[in-house]
Order: sequence, then structure tokens, then C-alpha cells
Amino acid sequence: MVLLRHISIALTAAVAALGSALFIALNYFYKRRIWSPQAEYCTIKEEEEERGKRQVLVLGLDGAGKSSMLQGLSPGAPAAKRRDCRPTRGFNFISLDGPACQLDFLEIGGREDLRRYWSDYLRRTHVLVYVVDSSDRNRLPLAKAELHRLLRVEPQLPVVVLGNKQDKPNAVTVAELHEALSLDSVSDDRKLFLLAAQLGADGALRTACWGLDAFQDLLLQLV
Ligand SMILES: Nc1nc2c(ncn2[C@@H]2O[C@H](COP(=O)(O)OP(=O)(O)OP(=O)(O)O)[C@@H](O)[C@H]2O)c(=O)[nH]1
Ligand SMILES: [Mg+2]
Repeated sequence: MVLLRHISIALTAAVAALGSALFIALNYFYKRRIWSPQAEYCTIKEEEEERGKRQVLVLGLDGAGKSSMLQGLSPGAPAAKRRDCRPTRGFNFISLDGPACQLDFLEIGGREDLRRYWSDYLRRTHVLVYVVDSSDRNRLPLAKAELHRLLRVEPQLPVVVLGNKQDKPNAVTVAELHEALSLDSVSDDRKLFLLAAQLGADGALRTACWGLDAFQDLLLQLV
């Protein structure tokens, strides 16, 4: 009886040891010895890069014009629908095929309760497009605070700030926006662009001096 118990303990120990060895070997094989969200995001990012995909994260306060921008970029979106955007409660996603790679645009809603999730997506992103409502003067300090919070999380990530709604009479100029967002204080090492933008009557995004193609070209150079 005692011998049987010894044999069963020895067998259990052997199975446990074998299982552990297999687990360690598999983890070593996949180079994911310790799981962490950061490592997981890096792996996803690398895998997407291999498949020629680049992610553009589109953030900004609620009502800034993120969804309108995405709709403006979508080639097939009917013009009438483009101005009819509802607040984004979660995510919004479009994919554009470029000559060298696919650009995946991911918008996360700008409502206060959603902003806390923004920084979770920075690690698998290749470029951040930060949309600001240039006519929402009262909330420029908040837009600035949220932008700088993101910049602190990813010090190297290229950023394009879109000063949107330039068609509105009370919109601040690009120079005023530069100051209001304290873009002077951003490190010279970071690639940072500030563009004035507005939706055209057809619902397509227009950036000052630049057409839509040039905006996409800029993104393609940054990713
Ligand atoms: N006049 C003007 N209105 C704009 C412009 N861009 C967007 N809008 C309007 O602004 C409102 C809000 O736009 P959305 O694209 O839904 O804003 P959002 O940033 O996606 O907002 P959330 O999803 O709530 O975070 C809509 O009524 C748009 O039609 C613009 O350049 N000029
Ligand atoms: Mg939206």
C-alpha cells in the first residue's frame, strides 16, 4: 500500500515536471517567457508590420471631428452621410490601402469616460493623429493637457495635430493653436506636425495648403 502511494507520488511529480519542461520549452520557442501587455503589444505591432499594416491612432476631445475626418478619408462614404456623425461610444475603424502598406485608422471616442483608455493603444500605434476643435476655445487647455499626457507615455511616437473646424468664424489660427497647445515645449527629437483642417461641403477633409493625398502621404512617411 505504502509502495503504491510512493509510486503514485513519483508518477505525479514526473508528470508535473514533464508539463513544466514542455511549458518552458514552448515559451522559449515563442520568445514570450513572461507575459506582459507591453510585450504582447510589441509582438502584435511586429506581426502587423510584417504584413504591411500600420496603425494610425486618431484621438482628440469629443466633438473635435475625428469620426468626420475618418468618414472624409473613406473613399466610398456618401457625401450626405459624412456630416451626420454621432458621438463615438467606443471605437471607429477604417482601413486604407496605400501603395506600400495598409493604413489602419483607429478612432477612440473622446468622451471623458473613454479618455482613460487612450494611452493603452499608443504602444501598437505607428503615428498619432490628434484632432482639436479650433473653435472650442474654452476647452483648448483641456485638449492641451490630454495631448501632453499622451506625449509623456510615448516619447518617440510621431504626432500630427489637426487644428480642425477652421471654417468656423471663432476658430483660432494655427499660430494661436501652437501656443495654446504648448507645442514649443515638445522635444525636437519627436516628429511633430500641426496642420489646419476643415471639412469641405462634400464632407471630405481639407488641410490648409494640402490636399487629402498629401495628408495621406505625410502619414505614410511617418509610419
Ligand atoms: N463646421 C465644421 N464642423 C465640423 C468639422 N468637422 C466636424 N464637424 C462637426 O462636428 C461634430 C462632431 O464631429 P465628430 O466627427 O462626431 O467628432 P468626434 O471627434 O468623432 O467626437 P466623439 O466621437 O464624440 O469623440 C459633427 O456635427 C461634425 O459634422 C469641420 O471641419 N467644420
Ligand atoms: Mg467620433
